[in-house]
Parts: sequence; structure tokens; C-alpha cells
Amino acid sequence: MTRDENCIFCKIFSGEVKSDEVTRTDDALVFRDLNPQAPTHVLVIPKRHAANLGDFVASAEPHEVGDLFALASRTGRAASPDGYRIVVNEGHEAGQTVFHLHLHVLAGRRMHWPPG
Ligand code: DGP
Repeated sequence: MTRDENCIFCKIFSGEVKSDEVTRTDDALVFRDLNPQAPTHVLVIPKRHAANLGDFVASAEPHEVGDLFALASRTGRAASPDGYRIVVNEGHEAGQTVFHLHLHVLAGRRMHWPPG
């Protein structure tokens, strides 16, 4: 499936729902999280709808997963060359609340480990 009509992140990608966009390519969008957990907290989403990372990987062209992580990495480095964190929650147990794959990129403060 390329697009899910009921998916909020598909609507954000198409512009139907407004977001604070940081970067856009033909295949991906970076926009600011509504509920930021760090001075920089953006979400990197693919255009192609997949509920989570596992589903995306299972149906991806070889370059798609790498392209998405490369965009997240460039975004994190640009925000904070001294360090940033990429988080992908998959499933309810991990705290996933929006079921369109998204990579959280967090930067601009010291991160802690283990994560909650
Ligand atoms: P997760 O728990 O990994 O599924 O994270 C979902 C994130 O998406 C959460 O940090 C809040 C953010 N979010 C949810 N709805 C919207 C929205 O409509 N706009 C924006 N910018 N962010 C949203």
C-alpha cells in the first residue's frame, strides 16, 4: 500500500494536515514532533505507508531503508554534531502510537541510557 486514507502521517506527507516541515524529498519528509522530548525532535517518515519498521523492511526496495536512515543521520548531525539519537518504536509494547513508520531524531541535550 502506498497511502492509507486514514493515516495522519500520510495526510501530513501530502500536506492535507499541516506540519512544521524541516526537509522534504520525493520519498521522505522530516517534520517537527508535536510533543518534543528534546530541543530538536523531528520525525522522519517515508512517503510509502507502512505501519512499522518491520512491515517497511519486508516490502522495501533495497535502497529505501538505507535512504531513510541516511536522511535521519544527516538531520541529527546538522542539529547536533556532538551527538543525537534515532529512535524507532515498533508496537504497543514499545510505545508506538502512530502506525506509519517514523524515525524520531532527538538532539540538543544529553541523552540518558537506559531509555525508559
Ligand atoms: P510514537 O510513540 O513512536 O508512535 O511517536 C509518535 C509521535 O508522533 C509522538 O511523539 C507525537 C507525534 N505526533 C502525533 N501526531 C502528530 C501530528 O499530528 N503532528 C506532529 N507534528 N506530530 C505528531
